[in-house]
Amino acid sequence: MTTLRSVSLIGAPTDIGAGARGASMGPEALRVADLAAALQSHGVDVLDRGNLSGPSNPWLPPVDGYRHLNEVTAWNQTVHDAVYAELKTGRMPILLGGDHCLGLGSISAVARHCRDVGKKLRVLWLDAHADFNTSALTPSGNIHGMPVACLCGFGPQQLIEIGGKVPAISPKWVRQIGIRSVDAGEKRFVNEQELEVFDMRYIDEMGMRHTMELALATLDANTHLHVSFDVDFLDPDIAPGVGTTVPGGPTYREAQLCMEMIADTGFLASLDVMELNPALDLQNKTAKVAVDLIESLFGKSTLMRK
Ligand SMILES: [Mn+2]
Repeated sequence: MTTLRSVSLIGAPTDIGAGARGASMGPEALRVADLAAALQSHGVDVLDRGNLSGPSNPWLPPVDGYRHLNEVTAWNQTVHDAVYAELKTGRMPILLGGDHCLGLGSISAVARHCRDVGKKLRVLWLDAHADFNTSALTPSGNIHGMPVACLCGFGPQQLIEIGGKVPAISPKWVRQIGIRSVDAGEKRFVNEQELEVFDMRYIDEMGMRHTMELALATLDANTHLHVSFDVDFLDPDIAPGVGTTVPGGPTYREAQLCMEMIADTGFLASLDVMELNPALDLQNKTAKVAVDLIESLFGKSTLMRK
């Protein structure tokens, strides 16, 4: 097992890239749901680094296809620096979002670290959405719909260069799971760039087990496995506390299996937990489910398995 057992929680309390306010309260909701204690109960050494800070949300309409581009850039630069510093110390960063535009800062830092140490990178993007929009394709201008495209080099210069290399990653390193809402132009672009997408139709037909076997295939001891977990990946029945619910997501059991199979690889090396929106939640239910699933990522099994 190469799983790092020392983790650092990094809060990024902002909804700067989202279409609804409230994800800025996500980090605190995860703490209230006892994330640190839950991880400690599995023998994980947990350090809570507290919250990063950045510009407040001015809530403005798009300019040239982007909402809040400068504020989004500032937040992502801060996230990048924090995640990169954490990886340098040898601890596993767990980014507590915050909206998913911050996946850009987080994963560009992970990619930079992988270049430094000569590791391959695999990114699992668990999400209802492909987050592969560009300013030309986006209906809303919300940058939380663009981080994967930005990581692959498609986006405004000030965002795509944050990790020190453009593009930060190749689409070939990404596996998207749970996708069920993609804008029309975005869909064409996803296909053009040959992103490997396991959408809900695929999971319905082939099952979560087969999906994860493929998504986790060809990993080896020299692979850094990053999981970017958008909580809207989950079916809204179990996770109503997100800004962009889409019906027909993975059930509790399917999500557990997904996380357990990731844990089984032993390669998980960094994690984002994004888009939790306590303003839309019911008595912190979604935060509790998220903590439960994160525990499974760290080896809690719901099965009687040795
Ligand atoms: Mn997302």
